[in-house]
Amino acid sequence: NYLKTKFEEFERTNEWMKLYQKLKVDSDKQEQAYNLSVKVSRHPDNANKNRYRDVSAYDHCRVTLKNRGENDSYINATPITVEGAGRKYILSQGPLASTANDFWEMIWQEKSRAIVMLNRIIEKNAIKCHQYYPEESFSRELQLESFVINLISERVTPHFVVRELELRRLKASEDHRRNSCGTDSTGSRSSLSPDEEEDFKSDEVRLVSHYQFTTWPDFGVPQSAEDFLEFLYEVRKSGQLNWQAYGPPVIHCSAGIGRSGTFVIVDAILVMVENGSDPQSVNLCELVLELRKSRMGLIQTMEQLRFSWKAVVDAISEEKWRPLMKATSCDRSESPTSNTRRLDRGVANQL
Ligand code: PTR
Ligand code: PTR
Ligand code: PTR
Repeated sequence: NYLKTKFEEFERTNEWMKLYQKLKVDSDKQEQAYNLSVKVSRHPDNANKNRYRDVSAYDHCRVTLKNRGENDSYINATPITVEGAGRKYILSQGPLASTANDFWEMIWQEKSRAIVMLNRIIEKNAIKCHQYYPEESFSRELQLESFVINLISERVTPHFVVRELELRRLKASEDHRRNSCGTDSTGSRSSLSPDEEEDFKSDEVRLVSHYQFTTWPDFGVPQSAEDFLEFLYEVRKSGQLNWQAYGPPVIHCSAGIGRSGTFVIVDAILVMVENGSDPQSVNLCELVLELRKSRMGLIQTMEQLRFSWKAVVDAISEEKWRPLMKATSCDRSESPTSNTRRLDRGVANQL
């Protein structure tokens, strides 16, 4: 097939660096041509909401927290739509201590039922992400300003961990919200429609699945495409990448660009292939460039570019990944798992 032939060609001619550099040049040009600005993200008021000074959310494409005043609505997260694959994702930086509550607010607002985390809390002796979720080795319950998050289950495998979390929005947060909107210096009010207001009523509990890949170093690649594809299969077979049935899944790493970009590219390209797109028209570099209009820096190294290509080729050509490819398609009729349901308190208590 075409992608495989291309891959082998780049291997032979050792052109990965050239390819990666061209992507960088084209992205810079594109940023200028489209005038992609980061004014809100870089505004001094939002300085403590960004993990890295040089990784910002573009103004034209970012998630805003709607139940806040306008001046408190920023979060470093980007909705990404891949038209050709019918996929939607939200890419986010790893929450900071100061933005963990905002992160869950976003999950709630966007009705996301899955979080894909591609980093560990500590890597190379540095904190890469705040401990924003409960886990067995930390605490089974985590209380934040507006949410209580409980660990329902945790399954550990050599390369990833799957957790079921129960997310409860606190009643008190309603008052908190009213107060914070009321004291907003600009006098701006929350911009929720009555329907959305309904969604923010308290006493609601939701289940969120948390998929964490644990052996992917920052600026590196997983040890093998196999480890990664196994993980991707795990996420896919839950049906939770089908945002038609759920809100979009939230994908994050530390900065939310290198590893998160790689994950999204592999997933989206595989959907395109599975849906029967003309192989010649499935252009991995073009997709990276296209998605970089929404979020900067997706895929951070030449190795990550090569890795994403290799993972795609392996998934397509190796017999053992047939089930993965089946789980690729957007079968909307597929009966969703229990996670689609909104749980009322009664049901949640029986869990
Ligand atoms: N806290 C504001 C926000 O998150 O939207 C920060 C902000 C304010 C950002 C103003 C940009 C702003 O635009 P300008 O500098 O043009 O007033
Ligand atoms: N924001 C810092 C920077 O600009 O490089 C990075 C940083 C800040 C990293 C805080 C980690 C931090 O800790 P925590 O995730 O616990 O909030
Ligand atoms: N300025 C940071 C750095 O270069 O270290 C930004 C950064 C950090 C960019 C991590 C990408 C990173 O990787 P990932 O998106 O995979 O967490």
